[in-house]
Amino acid sequence: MPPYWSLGFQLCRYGYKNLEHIQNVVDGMRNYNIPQDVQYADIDYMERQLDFTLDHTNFHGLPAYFRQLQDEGMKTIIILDPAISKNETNYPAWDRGVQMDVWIKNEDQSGPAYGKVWPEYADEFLPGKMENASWDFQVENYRSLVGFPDFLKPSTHDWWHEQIVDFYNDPTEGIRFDGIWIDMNEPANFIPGNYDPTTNSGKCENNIWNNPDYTPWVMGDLYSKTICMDAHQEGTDGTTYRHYDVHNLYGWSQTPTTLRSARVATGKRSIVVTRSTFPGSGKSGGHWLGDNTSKWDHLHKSIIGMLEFNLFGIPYIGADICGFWGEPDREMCWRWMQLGAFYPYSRNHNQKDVIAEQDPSAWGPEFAEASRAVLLTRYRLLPYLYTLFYEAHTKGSTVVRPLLHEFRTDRNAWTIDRQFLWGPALLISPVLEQGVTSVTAYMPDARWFDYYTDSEVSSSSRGSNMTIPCDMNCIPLHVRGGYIIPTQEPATNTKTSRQNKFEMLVVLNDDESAEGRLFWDDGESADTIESGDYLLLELRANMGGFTTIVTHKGYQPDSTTTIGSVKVLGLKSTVGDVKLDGVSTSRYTYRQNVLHITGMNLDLAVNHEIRWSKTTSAAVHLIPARWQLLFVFAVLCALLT
Ligand code: MIG
Repeated sequence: MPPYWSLGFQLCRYGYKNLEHIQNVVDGMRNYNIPQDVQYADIDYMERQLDFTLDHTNFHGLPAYFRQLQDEGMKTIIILDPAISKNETNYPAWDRGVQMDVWIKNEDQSGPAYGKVWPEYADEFLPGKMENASWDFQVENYRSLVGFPDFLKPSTHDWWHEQIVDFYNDPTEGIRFDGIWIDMNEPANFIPGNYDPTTNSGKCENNIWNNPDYTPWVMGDLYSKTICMDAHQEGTDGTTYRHYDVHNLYGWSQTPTTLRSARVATGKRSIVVTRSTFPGSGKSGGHWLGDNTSKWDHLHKSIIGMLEFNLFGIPYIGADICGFWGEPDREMCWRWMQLGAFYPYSRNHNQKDVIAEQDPSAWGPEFAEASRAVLLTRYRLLPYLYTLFYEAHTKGSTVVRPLLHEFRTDRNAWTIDRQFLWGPALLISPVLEQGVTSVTAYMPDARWFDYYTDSEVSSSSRGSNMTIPCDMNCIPLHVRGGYIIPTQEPATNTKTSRQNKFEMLVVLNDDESAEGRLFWDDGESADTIESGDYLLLELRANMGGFTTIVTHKGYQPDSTTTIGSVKVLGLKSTVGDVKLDGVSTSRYTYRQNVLHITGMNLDLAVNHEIRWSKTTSAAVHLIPARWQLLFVFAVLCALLT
């Protein structure tokens, strides 16, 4: 179950030059009041990309700054790569790894299977030298040999745990992160196969593991960009494996142990996002869709990827908003911020060599305002998203789904991949193309209401395409009849928004009924579901009322966190005489079939019942005004003839 804050908006880039650079970006977000919950540090924070170190030249104040952000209610995530440099003196990560025998071994088990990944040689490192060299020259001359921890092996978990917890607690070198981002864990290697001193590059023996009779579609050989397939790995109780047999489990084997260590270090629920996954990874980690490109067609591609990963059981998923490679276009990034506001994992991330800043504060006030607006919509809907994650956590359901999963018998829905749903009830129909100011959205056969205006989609659009005008401030959202969506007054951070009042959005179906759920806990303690420290509310409504039923009562929210209002869409007759837990209230309005009861202060942890009655003029109000006029006109005509 992801912590609540991990559903907030997150900001990252590769190539932050120094601490000031990060501070400027966060300040920019705050100047425009754009919601942000998480700030990242990529490999830039490390000394020569060595895990568990800090670059004291450029990022000396980072640990203190991250603590300050945490005091202000933000969270931080740091990157860790698996490959560890052997070319250091007094480097505990390496030395302890040797002592604890954690490295993947070469074929004859005479030593580690060495590769070359990021870390640079200490003595060779001279500023400027690397930049002018070609990639191959850099790898050959300036990059260290690395070992790859064998995460199938129990002693490796102990070693990794020790490194993570020590780093978290180290007063000079360490960073008090809230979550961990694990990268390069395919495992990635800059040379093809294991290091060979005679060629100063990678090499693998010619055998059936490295060169099988049938090589699937990979770039070059099976060991290209990774280690040799005949490398030796160990499991529990002395089981051994060829890397060939377990290659795809590398990230999978690193993820749960990283989450456990992060939880012990922080003492709280944490989050791990991993680049390499396998079925089962979703139990302990989320995923980003890898190095994408700042191109329009990657908006559409990201929807497909997001839907796929939900099917793989990895619902905490998103793409790098505004794209990783390449210079982003302003309009594209604007539209991508709108789409990305509906990724379960919502992070804007950029590549190092990209000159332009692409965070939402970098494009001027209009862009910032549009991003702010759409992120506030996201934050308002977070209680619903969080409840969907509770369902996924306890039942293995999807969080984001294609239309076909909710409308299985509707053949038109089967091919739709430019729209998607949050759970059963929220339909998102983003703009995915340049210069476009309308969306053609398919509306499956159900009652739908415009999320922003509360107006019902015409019944003639049911089961057909609908054209929605959509300027640069728009991303169409529709809510589905039959569901109750718990929402909460938003803020620029979940620490604050979590204390605001709830509004229950009741969307009635054709039979004028609806149901929903709310899962609520403190958002960040570990194992609240397992220990029962949460609230679960069943929400029900029909034409005569709305009820909340507390089906699990193991958490008492802050006194400010109450149900402040209920909005009911889709009533077919005028209502009045509203009673709140048996007491009449006048704090409601009824306009255009929308009943809005406000000014409430209902304790979440107690059952409530709101009832209303149909007023006598119901029959008249059933008929829209223009039809009433027409009717009067028709009667007059009849009388005159
Ligand atoms: O490109 O850590 O996919 O998100 O910023 C080389 C640096 C290594 C790849 C990841 C990317 C990250 C970058 N990493």
